[in-house]
Amino acid sequence: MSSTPSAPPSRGAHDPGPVPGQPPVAQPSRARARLRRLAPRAALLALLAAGTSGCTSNAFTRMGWPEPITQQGKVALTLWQGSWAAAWAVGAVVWGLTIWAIIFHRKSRASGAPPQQVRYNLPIEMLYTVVPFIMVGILFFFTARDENYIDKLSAHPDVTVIVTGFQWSWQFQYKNYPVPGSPTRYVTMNGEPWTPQTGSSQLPLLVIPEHKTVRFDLVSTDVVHAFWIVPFEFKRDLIPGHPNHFEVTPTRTGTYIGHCTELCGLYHSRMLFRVKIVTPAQFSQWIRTQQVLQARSGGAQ
Ligand SMILES: [Cu+2]
Repeated sequence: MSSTPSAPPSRGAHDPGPVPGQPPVAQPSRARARLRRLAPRAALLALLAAGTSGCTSNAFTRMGWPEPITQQGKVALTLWQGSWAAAWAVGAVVWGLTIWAIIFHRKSRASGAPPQQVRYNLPIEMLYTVVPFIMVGILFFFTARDENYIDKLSAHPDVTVIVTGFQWSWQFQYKNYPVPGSPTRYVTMNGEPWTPQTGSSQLPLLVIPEHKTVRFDLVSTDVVHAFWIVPFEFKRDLIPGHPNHFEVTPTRTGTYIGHCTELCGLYHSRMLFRVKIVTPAQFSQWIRTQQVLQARSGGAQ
């Protein structure tokens, strides 16, 4: 007598399937099994997407921001990253609960009855009223703390630069460094309004020392401009008749491009300047050279 292997149960020609008029029996265990099978594949796919997207890990964690070059910029970046981490955590909980409800709490075809209602459930209503208040409170606390730090002005900054915006260039004056006999009184770097012949080497130059407190006094002679050096992670307006201030401590040497970031007229987009962050020794040498040159020429460079 030969034994035949037992075939898996399948719906054959003699299986009539669901009886008309009678709904099929729900099988929640099948959905769970499918989820167990798909979850590792989805995780692997997400990992692969993150790994092959071409971002270095550092750029990815900055979420689109450039690398900061000041202490204040680092604080702003940390706040940005913290806010994203909080948003992702809240998102993960909300998406998790949504998917869980979609998979495991669908209306049962077997019963046909509406799912269990949770209206007037006081603990749940308290929860979703109080939790957002706590979240807003935490975000508010960190924002206020960091804003106070970024806005702080020292009583005696190491370098003060008077930044004057005008249509369509900049003037930088170093008020700790006088130039005897000069009409501008201090070491002054003057920009010329842009023309089609202006090259990037002719942009006005702002030189500041690294690891020193540098204060900017912002004034405008005509309309509203805004002073923006992208990796400072910060910008502030220059408003006629309303002097503004801010302070930074640069943390890295390098050359960058500064912008006007308030639409101020025809050549607004050309209102650029060069920023050089140098070591304190290089800064002292540069400023001494400027003092000599500007005293000799009787004015700004
Ligand atoms: Cu402008």
